[in-house]
Amino acid sequence: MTASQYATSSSWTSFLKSLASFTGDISSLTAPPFILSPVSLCEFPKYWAEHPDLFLQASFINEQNYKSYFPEDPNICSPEMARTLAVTKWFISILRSQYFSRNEAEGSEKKPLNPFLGELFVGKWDNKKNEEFGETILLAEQVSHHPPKTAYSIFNDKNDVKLQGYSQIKASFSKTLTLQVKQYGHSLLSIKDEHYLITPPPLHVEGILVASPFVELEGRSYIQSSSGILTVFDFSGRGYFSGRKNSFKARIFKNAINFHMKKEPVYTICGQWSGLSTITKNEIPNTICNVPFYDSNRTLVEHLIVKPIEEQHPLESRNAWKEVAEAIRLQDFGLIGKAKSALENSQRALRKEEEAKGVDWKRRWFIDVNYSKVNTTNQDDVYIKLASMLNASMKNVPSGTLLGEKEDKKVVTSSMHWRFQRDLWDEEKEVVA
Ligand code: CLR
Repeated sequence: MTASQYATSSSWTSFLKSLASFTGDISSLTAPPFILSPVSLCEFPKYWAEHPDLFLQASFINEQNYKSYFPEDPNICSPEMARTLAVTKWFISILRSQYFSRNEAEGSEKKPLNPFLGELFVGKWDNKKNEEFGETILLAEQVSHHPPKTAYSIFNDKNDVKLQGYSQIKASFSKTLTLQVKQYGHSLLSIKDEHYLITPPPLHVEGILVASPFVELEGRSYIQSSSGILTVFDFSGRGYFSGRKNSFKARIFKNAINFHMKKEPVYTICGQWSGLSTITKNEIPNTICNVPFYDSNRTLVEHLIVKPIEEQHPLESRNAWKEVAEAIRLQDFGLIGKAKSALENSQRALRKEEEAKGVDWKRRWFIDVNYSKVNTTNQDDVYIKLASMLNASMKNVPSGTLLGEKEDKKVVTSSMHWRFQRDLWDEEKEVVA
């Protein structure tokens, strides 16, 4: 069947009707098999590093060689700026993986599996072709089921590059059946002793009415560097400021104050994150104007290596979901329901057992840090330092909310954020990457 045939099928029209009573919990939606993906949301953190070279690039840039990394600008001001450009390029490169890869692979966005509490996803990029790269390891853990929260850590010990973060969404349907998605959570990237706070953008899912959903980004993302330099991404889709899908504009400011004071950025990068972008240096005379910066069509992604299912721990995603995934591949509605119920029931039994014992499920590699209790002037804490540089709210508000903005002024009392505990991974005995 084609998407247009699906769109008029009774299973799709009754699914659309069911959206009228949507409560905000996507897992409660029973969607027809053709729109189900056999991949759990717990796998999504892999998208952060599908360009292992760009992920590591900033770690190779130093005082001596920084000019050679950006031949586009012979007058680039500092190694810090060169590293920010590298991090900005890496971020652009992974947007395609994060928000477009399912369309490429499957023809449309699909409904991912809703991870269970304690679900794990691990894998690695062995980077065998580049000896200086070393291994990059990904660890993801479902740290909350209700609401779903996935925490992740991606690290490369050889080059001292570490990314950690967690993600959560809140979703609602508009009258035209567009799914509006706000992201919560953030990522912290460390390149040796330089740090970056990254906030993911809001998005919406279009094309639901015609049974071929796709993501479009909107709003803002920030990348605040501990060097002071700030990258501000503005996203828009077809018919907004450029009229082309997947458009963005990234402005790189010397510091957050210049951004808040509406001063000129040093560089502006414009284009499509699913295609070509160009860079302009905002100087007079303007010598660098719309010079090619990144072309996502020309760079292949590198998928991580995941152990064969037989070698996986029972909590590992592809192992735990194998029956459901198989049923989805067979497009067998009855079997999907059965396999899902089996998993859900055993989860419910576990929760009951815990409740009876008065214990909570023990998170494996992450802990929940309460930032309303810690001393928020403590500049040793990377998150506190970067959030205050950016003037960002540390509460549990949509990612990228600044102090004093509407969402920050609402009565939100919690400031809990998931953090990776490296020692817990080093002591891990049952799960291997
Ligand atoms: C998860 C965190 C990742 C980036 C990302 C990309 C695509 C998003 C996904 C996040 C959350 C779930 C999502 C998905 C696109 C479609 C899917 C919003 C934010 C929804 C649940 C699918 C709805 C399906 C319909 C048939 C209604 O870093």
